[in-house]
Amino acid sequence: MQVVSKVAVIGLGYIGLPTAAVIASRGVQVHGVDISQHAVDTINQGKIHIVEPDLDMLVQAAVSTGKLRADTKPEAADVFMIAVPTPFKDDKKPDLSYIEAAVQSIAPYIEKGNLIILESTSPVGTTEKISHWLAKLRPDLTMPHQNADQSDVAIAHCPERVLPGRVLQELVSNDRIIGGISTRCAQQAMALYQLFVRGECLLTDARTAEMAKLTENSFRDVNIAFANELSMICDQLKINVWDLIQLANRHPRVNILSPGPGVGGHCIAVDPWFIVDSAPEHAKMIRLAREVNDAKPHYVMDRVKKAADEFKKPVIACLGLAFKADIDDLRESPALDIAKELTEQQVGEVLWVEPNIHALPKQYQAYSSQLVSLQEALERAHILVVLVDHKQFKSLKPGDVAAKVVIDTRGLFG
Ligand code: SAJ
Repeated sequence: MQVVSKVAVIGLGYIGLPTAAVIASRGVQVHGVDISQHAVDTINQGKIHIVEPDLDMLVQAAVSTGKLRADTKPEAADVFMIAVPTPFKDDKKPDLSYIEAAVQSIAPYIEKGNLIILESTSPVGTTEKISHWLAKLRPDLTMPHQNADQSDVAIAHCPERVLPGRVLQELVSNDRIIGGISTRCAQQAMALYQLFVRGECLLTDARTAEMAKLTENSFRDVNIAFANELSMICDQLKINVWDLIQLANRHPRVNILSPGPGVGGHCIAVDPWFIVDSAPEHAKMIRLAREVNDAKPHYVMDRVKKAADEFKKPVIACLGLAFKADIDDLRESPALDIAKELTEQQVGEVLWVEPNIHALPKQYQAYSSQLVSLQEALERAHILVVLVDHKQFKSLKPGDVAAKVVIDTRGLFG
């Protein structure tokens, strides 16, 4: 690959848009592509359609200098970067349809010398699949699975690893794993990442890179499941799990994570299933961890129902709706599921408290009247269910909650 003068980024979501803006900030022309006309229009006005600290300023600068332009259709470029969702289907099998659609959309624009990078978290073998799909779509070009180091097109997987809420720092500072279908593919991809990554670029093959990303999130899931399981055991044995973890973690080789109401977000609760799907007979612990974490919201609801039974007309305040602390992201949030279920099952009058939002997203409009301030919840609720460790809840004094039944899934009140 010669000098990179133009990069096409397919998918302008939580990963694609920050990546596009960072590359544009290094002076490279970026053609961003998204199927959502709303996303495209918003970005072309220099604004953003997602929430991520400081991203608005970066996108504004990239658009106003003409380095970033969004469109619903791809066009020719030196590098095509795919950053689209990889959800799972109802049977927990990976859904590669967004990747396949992205590949089909770029196929007509690919030229000899181009590099294609898959950033989306993907099951092992997906990057090779892209090579096979493209060989069919563009029989006039050779792909790396056909002609390893001599192919017309290079293909690599470089999984995103950034933490929502810290995306812009981590995009630059994190090490990157770069897996090529061939060594040359990996080296070409490294040249692109070195434009903006200050961390180390670690080269490997595509399958190992795919598995590395899945492994990172599964490692975290298994460790959170251990903490969640401990919390339920401790409830039964009447032991404070937070004190217990603090004490056990004083051992130099023990580092237990924190229990919570379940695991949210669109990564840690999804990616382990890709490993389970690839090797079901061996991935026993990974599957069990998923099941433990998925069961935790039901356990919390049962505790709330038991507490509510003690009141004639219980008022229950759910403190926090986001999927983790100090963000406004409600997607795949166990806290939101718990609040919604308790409301729908009419366990009592349920007050929803989320200091990081002013209004509920469209699909939750029916519950708008449940959303109240923390102050109102503290005045009215008999039962407080702490679901997220937002800073506003951390600063509550023992006196604020003294007269309440507190079900604390995050250990804020010791
Ligand atoms: N959680 C706990 N207890 C803990 C830690 C987390 O219950 O001790 C819960 C959180 O409350 C949340 C969920 O787990 O509901 C996930 O939160 P997180 O902060 O652990 O991770 P994500 O989903 O925001 O981002 C993860 C990161 N992966 C790892 O840390 C290994 C990030 O680096 C990845 O880029 C991201 O997934 C992704 O896109 O795959």
